[in-house]
Amino acid sequence: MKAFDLAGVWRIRSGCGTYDIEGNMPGTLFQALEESGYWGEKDLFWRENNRKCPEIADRDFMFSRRFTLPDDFLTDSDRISLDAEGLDTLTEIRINGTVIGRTENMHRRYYLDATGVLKQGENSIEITFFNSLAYIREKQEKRYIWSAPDNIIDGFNRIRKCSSSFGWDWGPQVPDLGIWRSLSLKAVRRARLGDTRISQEHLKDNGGTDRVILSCSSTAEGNTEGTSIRYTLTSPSGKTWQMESAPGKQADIVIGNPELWWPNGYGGQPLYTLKSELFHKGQLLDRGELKTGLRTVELDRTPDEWGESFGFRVNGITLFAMGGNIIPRDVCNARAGRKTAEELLGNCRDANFNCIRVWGGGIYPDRDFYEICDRFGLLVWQDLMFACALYEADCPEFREELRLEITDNLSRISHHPSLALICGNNEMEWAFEEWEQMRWDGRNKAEYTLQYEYFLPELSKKVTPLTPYWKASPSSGGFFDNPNDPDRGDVHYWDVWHGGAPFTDLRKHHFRFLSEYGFQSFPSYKTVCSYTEEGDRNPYSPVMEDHQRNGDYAGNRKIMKYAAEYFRLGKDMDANCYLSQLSQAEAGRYAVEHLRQNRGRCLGSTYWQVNDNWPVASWSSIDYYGRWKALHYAMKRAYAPVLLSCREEGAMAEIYVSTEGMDGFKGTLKWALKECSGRIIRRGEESVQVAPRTSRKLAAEDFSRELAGDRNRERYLSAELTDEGGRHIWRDTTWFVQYKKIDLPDPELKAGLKQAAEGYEITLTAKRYAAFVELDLYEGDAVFSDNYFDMDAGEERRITLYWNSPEELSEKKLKIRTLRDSYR
Ligand code: BMA
Repeated sequence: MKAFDLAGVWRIRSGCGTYDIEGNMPGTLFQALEESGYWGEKDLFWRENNRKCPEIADRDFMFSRRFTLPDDFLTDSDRISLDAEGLDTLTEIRINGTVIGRTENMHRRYYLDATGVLKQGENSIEITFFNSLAYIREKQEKRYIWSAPDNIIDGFNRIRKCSSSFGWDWGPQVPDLGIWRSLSLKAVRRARLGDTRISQEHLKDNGGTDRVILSCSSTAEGNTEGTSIRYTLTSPSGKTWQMESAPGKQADIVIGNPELWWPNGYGGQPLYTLKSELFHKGQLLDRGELKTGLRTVELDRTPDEWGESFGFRVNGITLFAMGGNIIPRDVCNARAGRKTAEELLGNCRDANFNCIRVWGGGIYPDRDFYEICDRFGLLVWQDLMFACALYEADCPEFREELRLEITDNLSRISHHPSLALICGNNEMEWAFEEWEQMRWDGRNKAEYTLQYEYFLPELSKKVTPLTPYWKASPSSGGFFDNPNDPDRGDVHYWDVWHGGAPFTDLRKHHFRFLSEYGFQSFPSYKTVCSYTEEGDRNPYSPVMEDHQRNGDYAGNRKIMKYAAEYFRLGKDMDANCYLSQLSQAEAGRYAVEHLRQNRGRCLGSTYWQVNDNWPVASWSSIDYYGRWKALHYAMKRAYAPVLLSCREEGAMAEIYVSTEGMDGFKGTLKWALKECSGRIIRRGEESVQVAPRTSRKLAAEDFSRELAGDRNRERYLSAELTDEGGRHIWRDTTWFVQYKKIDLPDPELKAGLKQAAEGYEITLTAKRYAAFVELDLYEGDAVFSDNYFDMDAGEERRITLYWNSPEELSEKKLKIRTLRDSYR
């Protein structure tokens, strides 16, 4: 098979000639507008520029180019197809003036027949992108179908297009369009390979040794008579197996002593390579290659004293899922390539994640994304792309469209060992039961049931039979049976934040798997500066409120109100960004500590949300420019294999150690009730032994005597864990009063910097107690091994500053602040 890539410069024109620019493809309209200087020196994110996007997109656009085929492209082939991996969304495609096809689903890959329309030498291609806004308006007029309204263009559910491109409660309304994934011509001789599916059966011999039977089958398209497929499997250590079978027929490979794939924190991620080659009479027609891993994955749903468990069981081990929700990485989807996926998922792995949830209001990620999840050991909870809206499932054409879309996407990803769960939709079962404002009729409910409880599970079972299917998130198993039941299935908990409850409220609840909960903050101040003028840098300015999409733009008020519960008012916008991130980090820490203290009863935490698709105030732990907020560091600590946590209540404190992964913990716990000067009021020490994947309460102390008479404003609990070798594992601070009540002393922090293997090593010393020490660079950005931590008087800490640029750093470039600096 020969391929001709149509990537390169295309011309983009609107119907009546208002817009006439050039753009690099794969790419989209708003990406091209930005690159052609439409926003002057600035970009789409600058101030309120994004507000113009819906009006710009409200028309048809033509994308066109000329191209010259290599001389031998058309010779010696029977069929030419246009392989469109992603067109966004409603198109008509012409080659040399002849219409070769139409598309109407951004989530699908289309092969369009282009045989007979191409010629030797120069050719032209033109793709008309029809107005998707006009299309959804028209559909809504015919039959109105409800979709969530929180700053989202009505009717996003009437088109198979990235829902959040119509806006969301964290994203701008940028209904982009264009060639968002690769576009190429394929010249096929006789036949080409289709999808390769893999299934694996894990067996134990009598002697107890493991064996895996790997079954592969690839389809082929075209004239397949007399063709055969040769599979070559190579193990991570280089051992190979070969099998041959006809297209569509299964070939089994028996693997003795399999090298098992594990999620991050439980073992390695060995990958096997499978090559498929399509032959006809000894002649190679086409080839493909993929990587897979050997593992079993199940949903652990065991009835127990509280209800029914809900967790991932991998290779027979039930784990506590630690992760977050991922949304599209950019409003311009074509711009979110391999590099940003590698960075984002690398940041997840570095924060001790073993799991992510791909949320259903965006896009199905590309191949690279899952390959990276396989390598990093991140289990993927994959929502199908349906969120916060109703769909017209009683329409047969719509169901047929879904069949094609989901078959296409699931067959593309089903071989990935990271794929752990297919989930029907985001929040729709719950919406029927609990979102009071809804008055949906029987038809809506019947359509819901048909789509997620019959049609999609059957389809999912057909395409990826070994991947568990879950009807909705949250759900307790379906049929509108108390979908957000804390005792069964997964839960979305929003009393903290949307409900305005203090973040300590979460401790009153017990969940089996918390798949959504979250808390907002401003992005880093540097990020704020990237989209504001100086005069805008106030939480309630129009620009700051525009870069905030929750609850009628009221989110900033909520951020400030929550921060006021715990902290004094920041002296400027920079300080308020920092303080907002501290409240967010504290909310996250409180949640995960509580969930892990109850390990077993609870088996998972995927917080809302890991990333942003533009620079904005939101629930994310990493902002659009990849800057880690305090929350991401807090999650890295809270998701550590060994977690020390304190649970305070009045003047009481309980100390827990929770373990995850394959190892337990043995070592020593030391705690001390202290003053900021370092003076110790009371102390304790004990040896600790905790089994793998459990949580133990190690101490319960009553400090009412020591904390009486407002002494809680001066005294705090400092707890420390060291392992058997005396290696420091953990330090934790607990105050029994809000930080705003404490008169923090000057910690007299000192920092030294020296070059080290991964960048620089910072040595920090504190003369007195320091709260929420933040490390940053005045110019540029860096990730640190730890950040936003407390220090005891006399403590010395070594922190790695990860750095691989040639630029040299000195202490002067380090920016350090503590909580005290935010109001002084
Ligand atoms: C959820 C999500 C999103 C939303 C978030 C914050 O439950 O599913 O729809 O962005 O809450 O409101």
